[in-house]
Amino acid sequence: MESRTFSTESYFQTQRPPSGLAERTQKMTEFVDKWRAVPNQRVVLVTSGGTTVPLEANTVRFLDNFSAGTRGATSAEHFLSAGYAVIFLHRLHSLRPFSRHYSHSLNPFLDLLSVVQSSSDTAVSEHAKSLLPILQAHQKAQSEGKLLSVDFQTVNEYLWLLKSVTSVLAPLQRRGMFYLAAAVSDFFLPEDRIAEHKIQSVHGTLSLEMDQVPKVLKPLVQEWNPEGYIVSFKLETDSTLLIPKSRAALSRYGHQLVIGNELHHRKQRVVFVEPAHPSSTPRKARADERIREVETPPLMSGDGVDSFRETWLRLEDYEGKRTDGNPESELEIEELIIKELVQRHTSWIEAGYSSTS
Ligand code: 9Z3
Repeated sequence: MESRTFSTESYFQTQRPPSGLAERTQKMTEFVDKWRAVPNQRVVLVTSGGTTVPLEANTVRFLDNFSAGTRGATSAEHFLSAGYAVIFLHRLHSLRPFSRHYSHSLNPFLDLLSVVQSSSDTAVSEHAKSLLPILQAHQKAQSEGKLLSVDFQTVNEYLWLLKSVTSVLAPLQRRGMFYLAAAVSDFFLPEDRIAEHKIQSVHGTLSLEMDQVPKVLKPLVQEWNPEGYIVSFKLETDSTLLIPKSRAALSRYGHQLVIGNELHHRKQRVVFVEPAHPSSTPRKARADERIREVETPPLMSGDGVDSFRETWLRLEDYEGKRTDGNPESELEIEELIIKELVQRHTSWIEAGYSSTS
């Protein structure tokens, strides 16, 4: 059988929505309505973790990818501390904001606890001290109702949820941001091709012909939510492809920013690739001389983007210099990313006021 390329339209016409979509959409709608009523409140959608691709309808086996959800979970924390309300759309069992500090094999939670023998024992362990700010930030997010977590597992669930949350966010116009950090499968097995039951091993080998997952970023940017500030990620393992592929995505989809990262260095450095001359966004002069900017010459004639600006963010440039004034915690690259994004989002919102007045 030939592999086919689904358009976004044909995908949603032929692949069934996951169960519970309506309930989850309802929850997200209530969350957005609540925060939309608060003047100037910003809302960000953070997608996080990998997606699975089932090989059988009654799924015993599935394809998966490496993503643990660190980028998304860490970024969600920094968006919250910047005042955003956050919809955290994540892969089931991937890392989550706040609890990520103590899950999986990192800092196993039980190792941090000790049994206190007498009630007069008031000693606080070193571990408990570092837990405190995390617990406080978690409880603040909970009590303010600023974090809504919604999970998915398969790429089909992810695509349906993304489509639905995108429309839910549309009334926020420029106050909405998209931070699409989930590692989404490029291939899937459509309903008319997937095995119903567990694939048997009698044939000795297994060949799979998969179809391409449609590029939903295009309708997202151009139809579903034309006003939001949209950030996508580009992951490569060959560093020479990183910038060309990021530029190509920007040209093709026409959104605001692609953050490029290489698999093995993703926690140390990323590159922001954006139009050199954003249509309605006057770029503010940068105060921070540590950020390296290079304006690049025209590369391709896409949907209007003909020159690009690249900005590298590297942890090594910030060694020993905390940006939040807290010398205790370790600096993570997401803190630098979110700081940059908040500025860009502000410019985007301001440009919207000036273009409508
Ligand atoms: C990313 O590039 C993320 O930064 C990572 C984060 C998945 C590398 P971890 O979860 O890793 O912290 O372990 N996400 C997007 C990757 C992606 O699938 N992008 C698509 C593409 O490159 C387009 S949106 O084609």
